[in-house]
Amino acid sequence: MQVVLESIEADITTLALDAIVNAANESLSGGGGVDGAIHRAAGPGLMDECRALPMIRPYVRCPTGEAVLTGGHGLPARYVIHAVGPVWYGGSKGEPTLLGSCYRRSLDLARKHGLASIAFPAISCGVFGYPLDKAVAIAVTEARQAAEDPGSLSRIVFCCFGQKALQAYRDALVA
Ligand code: AR6
Repeated sequence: MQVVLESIEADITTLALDAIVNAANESLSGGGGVDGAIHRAAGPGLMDECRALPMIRPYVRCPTGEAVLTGGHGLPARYVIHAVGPVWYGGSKGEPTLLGSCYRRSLDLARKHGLASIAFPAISCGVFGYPLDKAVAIAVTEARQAAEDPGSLSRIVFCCFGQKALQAYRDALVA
């Protein structure tokens, strides 16, 4: 089946898809930005589920570049995939590899759980400071890669907060 890749401008917490992706931190302890919005909309059950996940080292439940899946709790989405993007330090600290890994791990989890639709925020492009255009290129490359071997996937949505992000994804998706 053909996978549809699309960009929309929306609050990701409103999307009734199989999974939405959270731009989380390694401790999965909540935060600001999209992480805060997702936890507020999902309700306390999401934090309870995150806190019950084992720490693989102090303060780390999900290392940078990895992703884990939880239920959606009070969200319209069935699942939340928590992906931890890299902090941008200028690009020479492995940031592109780590960001690409976030998208791959998230898409792998979606396929492993037989999910059809998934929405991504612009991981790392808020407080983590990743330049939008560079991050968008990686996101679209990884989504196109997954579309070559889609498994259960039929729809990959890039959910943008604001016109600037929407335009960046639109440009990348037609390139
Ligand atoms: N829906 C869609 N996109 C959103 C929403 C929303 N409701 N809210 C923000 N964005 P950020 P990061 C966009 O800072 O850079 C947290 O504290 C936002 O405009 O949420 O990966 C975590 O706990 C931006 O384009 O995530 C981590 O500590 C994008 O989502 C840290 O921030 C990502 O911005 C992660 O930083």
